[in-house]
Amino acid sequence: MEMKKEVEIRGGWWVVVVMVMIMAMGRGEGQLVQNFYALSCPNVEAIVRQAVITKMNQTFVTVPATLRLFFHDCFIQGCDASIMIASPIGGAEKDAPDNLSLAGDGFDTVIKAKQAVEAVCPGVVSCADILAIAARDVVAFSGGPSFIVELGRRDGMVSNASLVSGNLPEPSFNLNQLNQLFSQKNLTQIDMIALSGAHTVGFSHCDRFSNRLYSYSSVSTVDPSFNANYAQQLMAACPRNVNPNIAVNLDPVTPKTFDNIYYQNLVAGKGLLSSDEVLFTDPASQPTVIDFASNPSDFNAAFITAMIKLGRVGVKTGFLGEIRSDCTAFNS
Ligand code: HEM
Ligand SMILES: *[C@@H]1O[C@H](CO)[C@@H](O)[C@H](O)[C@H]1NC(C)=O
Ligand SMILES: *[C@@H]1O[C@H](CO)[C@@H](O)[C@H](O)[C@H]1NC(C)=O
Ligand SMILES: *[C@@H]1O[C@H](CO)[C@@H](O)[C@H](O)[C@H]1NC(C)=O
Ligand SMILES: CC(=O)N[C@H]1CO[C@H](CO)[C@@H](O)[C@@H]1O
Repeated sequence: MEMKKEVEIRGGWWVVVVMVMIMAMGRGEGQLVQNFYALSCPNVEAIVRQAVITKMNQTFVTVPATLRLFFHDCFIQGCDASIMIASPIGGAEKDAPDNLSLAGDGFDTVIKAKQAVEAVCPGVVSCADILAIAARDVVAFSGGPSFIVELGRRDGMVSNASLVSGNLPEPSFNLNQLNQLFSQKNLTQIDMIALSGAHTVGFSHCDRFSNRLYSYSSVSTVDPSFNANYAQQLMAACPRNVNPNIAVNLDPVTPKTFDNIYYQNLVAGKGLLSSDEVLFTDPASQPTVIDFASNPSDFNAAFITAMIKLGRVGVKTGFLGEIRSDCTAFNS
């Protein structure tokens, strides 16, 4: 009798679990959930946070590097940590020329956080989720807004440099090109403008904008949308044929604070990349830039919305993909 009752109770529990899984799968798009690891790894966010804090304490580059890594991961085959895969022979996603010099500190942050998580909850938390949590944390710890991250991503089984081309925006893109690419990822123009606010931290190498200084058009070698003093400063920092390793701050005013000054820079002609400044010069996006420049709370709210949507792009959930034990290698 005792035995039978226990079997019945367990049976009932499994029915509930299976029903929840079927419901989750049936929801299609919104497959991710908050507190996904509430039972299986309740401290995951605290563990990742500690790893992020330790890494940030070593170098501020952790902030831009981790945030950009998340963006690139999500735009190429979805947020599935495919960008983390290291190939001994090259040809993985991170080896593509278009990986645009991702800084190693983003990879290192995820690897360290994963090791700390594995020590407590082995085989449970995906690298894709760890990257999503870390990206949220670096924003919050550098002055930006915080938010609850949706979780439940699985790690992808494919990482191929040939899949990168065409999936990342170029700094030369105009508003239509930016909108077209972002809309393929279910992101609106407002999402795109808000996410571009990530350029409130970090660097760009000179070659990504030097055409705006030296070879803009047949009429003007310097892009006329530049603030003249800013263009002078950039020419000093990035002379013609400068060493390709030289980089300058994307936000010349508050480069180490995640704030809305990026938008004030655009209004002042101090957008570094053409794709930044165009958000102000194109009348179709200018009102949003002016709003974000003068209302930090509007920017913060739009950034949170857009980050949550970015984190949903192409995600694999349920029985798809795997939970990698080493973020840089597929389980074999
Ligand atoms: C809107 C289209 C975008 C374009 C054309 C673009 C392009 C670029 C370029 C050319 C760089 C400089 C790379 C280098 O020279 O090292 C850069 C840096 C960066 N991007 Fe973007 N980006 C875009 C959107 C985003 C988004 C949506 C995010 C994140 C949400 C992001 C985050 C970053 C960060 C944080 C850096 C600095 C990286 C570092 O210092 O290591 N970008 N981006
Ligand atoms: C940050 O680094 C300083 C020394 O550079 C150290 O005293 C401090 O404990 C570190 N904090 C964390 C959270 O790692
Ligand atoms: C990457 O994709 C290309 C083109 O589809 C293919 O030829 C190549 O074998 C792939 N590489 C790997 C490592 O899967
Ligand atoms: C965009 O949304 C549609 C509808 O919910 C979904 O089917 C599609 O997979 C999404 N695309 C991406 C890239 O996430
Ligand atoms: C961080 C990283 O893996 N960067 C790579 C980007 O791609 C170039 C090749 O195009 C590699 O040399 C970098 O190591």
